[in-house]
Amino acid sequence: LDTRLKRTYVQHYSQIRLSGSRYDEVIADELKRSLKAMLTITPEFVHNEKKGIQMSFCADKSLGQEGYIIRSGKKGITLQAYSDAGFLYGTFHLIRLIQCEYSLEHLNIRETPALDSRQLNHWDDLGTIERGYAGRSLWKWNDLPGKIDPRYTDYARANASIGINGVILNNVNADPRFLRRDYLEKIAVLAQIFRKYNIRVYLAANFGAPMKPSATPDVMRQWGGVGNLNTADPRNPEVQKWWKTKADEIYSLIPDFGGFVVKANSEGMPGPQDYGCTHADGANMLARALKPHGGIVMWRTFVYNPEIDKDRIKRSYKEFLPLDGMFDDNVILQTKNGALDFQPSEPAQPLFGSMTRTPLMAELQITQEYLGHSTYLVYLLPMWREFLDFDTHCKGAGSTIAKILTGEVIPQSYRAIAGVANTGDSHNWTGHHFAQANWFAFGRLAWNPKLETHKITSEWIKSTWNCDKQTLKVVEQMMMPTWKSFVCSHAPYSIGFTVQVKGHYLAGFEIRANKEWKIDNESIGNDRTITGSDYVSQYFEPNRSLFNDINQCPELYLLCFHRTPWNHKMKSGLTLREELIANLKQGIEQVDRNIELWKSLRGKIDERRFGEVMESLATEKKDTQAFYDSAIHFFNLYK
Ligand code: GCW
Repeated sequence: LDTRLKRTYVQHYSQIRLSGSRYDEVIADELKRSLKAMLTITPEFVHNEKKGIQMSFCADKSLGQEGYIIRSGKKGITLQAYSDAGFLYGTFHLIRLIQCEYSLEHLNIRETPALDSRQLNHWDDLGTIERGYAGRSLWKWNDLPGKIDPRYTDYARANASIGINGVILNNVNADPRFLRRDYLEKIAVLAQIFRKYNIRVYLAANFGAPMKPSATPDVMRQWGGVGNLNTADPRNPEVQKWWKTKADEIYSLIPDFGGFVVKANSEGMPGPQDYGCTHADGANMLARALKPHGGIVMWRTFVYNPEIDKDRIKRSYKEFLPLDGMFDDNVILQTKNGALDFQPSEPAQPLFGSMTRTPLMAELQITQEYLGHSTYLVYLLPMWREFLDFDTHCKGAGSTIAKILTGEVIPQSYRAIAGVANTGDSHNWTGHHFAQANWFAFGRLAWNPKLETHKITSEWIKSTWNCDKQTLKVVEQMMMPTWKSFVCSHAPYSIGFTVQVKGHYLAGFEIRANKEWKIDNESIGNDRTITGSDYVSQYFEPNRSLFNDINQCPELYLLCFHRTPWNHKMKSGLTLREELIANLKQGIEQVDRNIELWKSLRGKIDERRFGEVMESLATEKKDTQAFYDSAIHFFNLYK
């Protein structure tokens, strides 16, 4: 740290006047820890002095619940907010200024989150994590409520520092036991810790929970319900009462409980359709139980019942669009970015922009289920950017998904986003050190979907590694191309599903071929044009025509929309076959480059983390080579 810069930091941050907000205690704690670590000073918390950092409430209502203003002037730095939580987020911003070595001159920052609810979804079961690659669950259910792991607080601090304000504690394949009294008492303890950091707790609820174990359908046998009823029919008054009583019980323990996320009639989970009711009937029944307490239902649209359409990719849209306008006002539809399932790349789910009378929130996957688990260094921000910048054209050009989520295109009564967490009890939280970048980037994007990629990336690098210019350059060089190279080498042109059915990691071309997508000696890909499955018609013009035309379709999505002849001419001038085969090498080339780049940082990174990243890169190299060998072998069968 440059001595002049350090001197100004010390000068400004040595004395701090708190605002009297509800978060003062954690704010003081956070400042003490960080200033000690970064500047080796202990700040003095003062009451009247007009120097140093001054925090105070202001009357600017447009700052809302969480916004803040930071300004520097002659008298020092001021942090102002209209509501308590603004001071919490403003404090983390103040810390970031030092962490990223920003100048304190002429600060004129005004921040309000573009989305109100910014959540992590944990796919945690009781101990293990579905699609989790960073160890076991962070929540120690056997120890709670009596024994409290200090990591709960650290987890909350990390989240608050990037703006996350909601946590769904359990898997959407929800074990009904989470709704049992003994578990609610454990959950209340977590809620109490998280509340200190403005984080609300939510639960994934199993629609079949009101049933007694003997009455539950086969799909629920592994769990059994936790109620005493013979049905979960949403029209049944007993069922309605059960949920109402359950909601009352939850709120008596957790007064600021956020609500439920529900996976229903999806992959075997029980739901309203088991009783001839619609998704809206089911969601509304739960919403009415939560309504008196201010809770919401986030109903997932990830459904793909084969009776709806032969083409899986079309099903969710076809099921939900007809229900637009039929949901209660505290229901929000939680929708994955793509219409298939978190593939390495997918065109955006066409429900975005199409539902105009029902709020929609996006569900992104931070955990790298289809993107090399926590073994590969794959930076997901470029993929999320592609999604958020996707122009749906629903209200003319510029109707991007980011603007839909923020309510700029279609009014949204709830503005929210969820990310499936990649955390676990591994010592570095995410398994791969670089997977932390995806957690960080998700939080920052959730706060502001328009935040520049370079800003997010460089701030992550600076706050995780160091502010050295070379480190910054090299690490960014390592990260930025990884999503693209992963797509090229693992699931080219959005072909989707190329991995084994079990594990979603090793190459599974043979098993997927001519099931998930078509291939023969002449062509490869799925025909979703108007003469094919007509998926293209779920999009607004001009996307529909663009995607429908093999010569205009963005090449990134080519095989998702077109059964493409191997000799199709690509923009590069190569044929599809030549380009696809050549690009399969990108995975290996990228990891080779990353190994060299990382080596160039030896001495600039602490030895332990340097070595751990090196090890991850070596495993990635081995595994990406194996993937390449399978891919080449497979594609050479077709010519
Ligand atoms: O991607 C698939 C995963 C399942 C997951 C499901 C879902 C939680 O393979 O593990 O279940 O999606 O999102 O519901």
